[in-house]
Formats: sequence, C-alpha cells, structure tokens
Amino acid sequence: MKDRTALITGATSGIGMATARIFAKNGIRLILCGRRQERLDALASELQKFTEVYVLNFDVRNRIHVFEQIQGLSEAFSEIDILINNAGNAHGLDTIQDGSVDDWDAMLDINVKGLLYVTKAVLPNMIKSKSGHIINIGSTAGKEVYPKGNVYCASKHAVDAINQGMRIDLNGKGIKVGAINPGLVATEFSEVRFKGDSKRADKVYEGFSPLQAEDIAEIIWFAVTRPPHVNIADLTVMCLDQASSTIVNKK
Ligand code: NDP
Ligand code: 8X3
Repeated sequence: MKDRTALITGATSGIGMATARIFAKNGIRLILCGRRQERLDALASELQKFTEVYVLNFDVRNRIHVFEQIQGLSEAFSEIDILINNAGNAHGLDTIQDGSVDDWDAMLDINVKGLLYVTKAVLPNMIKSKSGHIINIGSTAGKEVYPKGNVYCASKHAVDAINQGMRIDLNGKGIKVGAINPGLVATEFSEVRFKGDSKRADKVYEGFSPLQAEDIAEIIWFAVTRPPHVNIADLTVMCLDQASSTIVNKK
C-alpha cells in the first residue's frame, strides 16, 4: 500500500478523520479535505510524522472550487489512487410537512451533488491510469427509510444508486467502486443534525454502545487492502444493539 495517495473528503471529523489516521499510519500519502481550516491544519501536523499530507479547503457544494482545487494539485499529489467520498451530514429531523427547505438543499447538495463533483474531478486520472478505488460512504439510511428521515434517507439512497451506477460504468476500467453503509456511529453527526444541540445529540447514543468512527475506518482500511481482484461492493455495518434504523436495544 506504500506509495499510494488517498483523497478523503470530510477529514476534519468523525469517520473521515479516523480513516485519515489509519491511512497515515500505514504510509498512505494523504489529501485531507474539509471546510474547517484549523482542523485540517491540526490533523496535517499530527499526521505529517507518518506520511506526506496536503490539505484542501473547499465546500463540496461549490463545484468551481472543487474542480479548481483538485485539478490544481501538484504532481506529487495529483495521481489519486483512493477516493473516500465521506463528506456529508444530516440537517434536521422533521416530517416532510415541517421540514426546512434549506436543510433539504444542504443534504442533497452536500451528500449527493458534492459527492458527484469530487468524483468527477478525481476520475480522469484514475481512468487514464486504469486503476483506482472509490469508496462511497452510504448509510443504513440508504437501505431503509425511518420516520422524519425523509430527505436524509433520500440522499443516502441516492448514494446507494450512484455507487451501483459508478460500478457499472467503470466496470472494465480497473477501478474499484464500493460503498460502506454504517448504522449509528458516535461522531459529530447528530450535533450537526440538531444544529449544535449537544444534549439532544448525546441522547441519540445513550443507553447502548454505538459504533465509533474508528470501527468504520478499520473497515475502510480492510476494503482498500483486499487483493487486486477483490472489490467490497456494498457493506452494511451496525453495532450489536442495532437491528434496523428504528430498532435499537437501549437500556
Ligand atoms: P461528522 O459530522 O463527524 O463529519 C462530517 C464531515 O463532513 C466533516 O469533516 C465535515 O467537515 C464534512 N462536511 C460536511 N459538510 C461539508 C461540506 N459542505 N463541504 C465539505 N465537507 C463537508 O460526521 P460523520 O463522520 O459521522 O459523517 C461522515 C459520513 O458518514 C457522512 O457522509 C454521513 O452521512 C455518514 N454516516 C454517518 C453515520 C453516523 O451515524 N455518524 C452513519 C452512516 C453514515 P467540515 O465541517 O470541516 O467541512
Ligand atoms: C446516519 C445513521 O440512522 O442516523 O446515516 O440516519 S442514521
């Protein structure tokens, strides 16, 4: 795996940050992406003792910035072998009749269109080199729909469809495409969903042992270290206490 370069979106927190740490410790050259510059810089300085690190600050919704920044990468970082399409969040938890249109725009623009922009910017070099690995972070919310999850679930169902579509279109081009679909993971996800209401966010993970970001990062590492002929196409992972989006065994 040495001499590989990975671009990770959403590296400033949660699953993306944990993945960056595992990749760095295994010598993968890293391009860390996110909007919070101070977090990008802190992570870069933490990981620079293990590997070469470059940071890109863009909002995945801004297609001009996405293309400018990825196409402007220096030669040392421009050959991206692994793309982790991870940036995303839920915004709000409301019925369709009470939902905020701004929240809907955010989820569809970030989770769906942002993932597409980044992929489109990274793909040409993978196609040229006839190799690469794209991992799309989906969700159990992309496999089922739960009350008030409407648009977030729609965005993750779209990721599921895009993952399948990408795999079909890139078949025969030497590029692996697969999705990892986590259930409940204790990250900043719920804090973002509930707009900084940390008490409400903490309650989501109370009374059971949720997945941790590192659990998902280890699975991502497993996926990228399979032999060349093996592609993890679609993998759903939940904690022991979760059976579905709505069935969680809380004490
Ligand atoms: P976090 O909130 O901890 O991390 C989200 C990351 O996405 C941050 O690094 C954030 O960086 C980045 N991000 C958000 N919006 C944008 C944007 N507009 N442009 C660029 N980057 C953005 O959540 P998780 O680690 O849990 O989430 C990572 C992925 O995992 C998401 O796709 C989420 O849907 C998915 N997931 C999460 C689950 C969970 O229970 N936690 C379960 C299933 C899937 P910054 O704010 O610096 O831009
Ligand atoms: C995140 C998991 O159940 O909060 O995708 O939607 S859930």
